[in-house]
Amino acid sequence: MPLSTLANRALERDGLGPIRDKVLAGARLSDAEGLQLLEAKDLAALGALANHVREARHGQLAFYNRNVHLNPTNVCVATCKFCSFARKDDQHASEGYTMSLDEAVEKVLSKRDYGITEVHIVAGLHPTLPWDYYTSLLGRIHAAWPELTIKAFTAIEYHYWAEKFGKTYEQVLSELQAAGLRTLPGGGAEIFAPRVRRKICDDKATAEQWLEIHRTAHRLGMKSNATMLYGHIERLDERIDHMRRLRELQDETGGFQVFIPLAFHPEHNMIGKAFPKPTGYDSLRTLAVARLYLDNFDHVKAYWVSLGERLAQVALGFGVDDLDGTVLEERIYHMAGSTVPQALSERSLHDLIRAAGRVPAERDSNYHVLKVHEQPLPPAPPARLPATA
Ligand code: V47
Repeated sequence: MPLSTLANRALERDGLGPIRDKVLAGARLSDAEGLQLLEAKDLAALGALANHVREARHGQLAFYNRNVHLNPTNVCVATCKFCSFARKDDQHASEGYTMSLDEAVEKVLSKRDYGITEVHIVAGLHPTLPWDYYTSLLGRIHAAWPELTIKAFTAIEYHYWAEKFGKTYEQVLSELQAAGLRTLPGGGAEIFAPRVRRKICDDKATAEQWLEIHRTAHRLGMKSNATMLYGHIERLDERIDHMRRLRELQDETGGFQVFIPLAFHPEHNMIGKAFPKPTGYDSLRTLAVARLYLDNFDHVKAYWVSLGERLAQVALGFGVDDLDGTVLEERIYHMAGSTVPQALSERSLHDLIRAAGRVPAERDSNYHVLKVHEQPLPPAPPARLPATA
């Protein structure tokens, strides 16, 4: 659909006419243009431009999947200043925990009746767990439930294990791939700029190492995701720098499936007091610019746990085509003050998507469409009332 006259006028008034023309011609935006868009005054006009690209790619479909999260331990030797999840040991008093293998496997298998298609596993950098904890964890889940796609571990964990267990990135990834790993989540990317990493996460994998691990995963035939943690000490040009590095690797490998901007949550971490939660405007602008700048990414995801359901819903009109997900058992954001529910039912996701004028499409972990829900789900059976005397 062509841009409205109002959006066109607003973009021209704000000096964004040439960028609009490039976008409509399918030309790639420069870093300076990306930055100009991040500073755009008229959010509605920017959103209309991002929505144009989103609809050209995906029409009215809004994707989601049914997934469960597993965080087998929150014990972590890294000291990321934004993190509210990590604990330095397993002591009950410090709220540290490490699941036994049986416990972790059972937690996943207990979700068999929920119709989920993916398990998303992320742990901390545990100092003493042996390598076979991780291979057995994936191996046992995969053996017991082979249809479930295992999306597991961030590049940060892969880097730590490569150093700790004396393995190459390729060995670490291919041994877990043999155990059942299928795709990589996008966590740990934060902001790639060294100035920011030095201040908020100076004792974990660098940007280059994060990118090299994803490059290796792509070479081994696995797809992966990419995130960006925004709304803390980073500057706007550092957000663009982050996206440029991802766009370059995507040109090289084509292995990224989706970009996921993650809004900083300020509670219970070391830097939260200095930075309030990003505003709705900032989040929508960031998502819209991601859609426009990352021309070689098929999907832009709104993680409703990070954004809140309502903003994630609105984001469907600002460049976003994917809502993650039914997300059973989320912990990382809830420990950082997220007040959204621990899970959304498929029906609630449909309601959010339909009320935004889109059509819900359930996808698998590789963005193959499992079902387009043109029609609303049949009404839920009425709740059974307790018998009265
Ligand atoms: O890497 C940690 C972020 C990430 C906070 O790939 C925080 O499909 C905000 O990567 N405020 C983990 N963010 C989550 C993640 C993810 C989530 C959903 C889907 C996918 C995917 C990946 O969460 C961390 C870090 O960037 N994070 N603490 C915080 N206080």
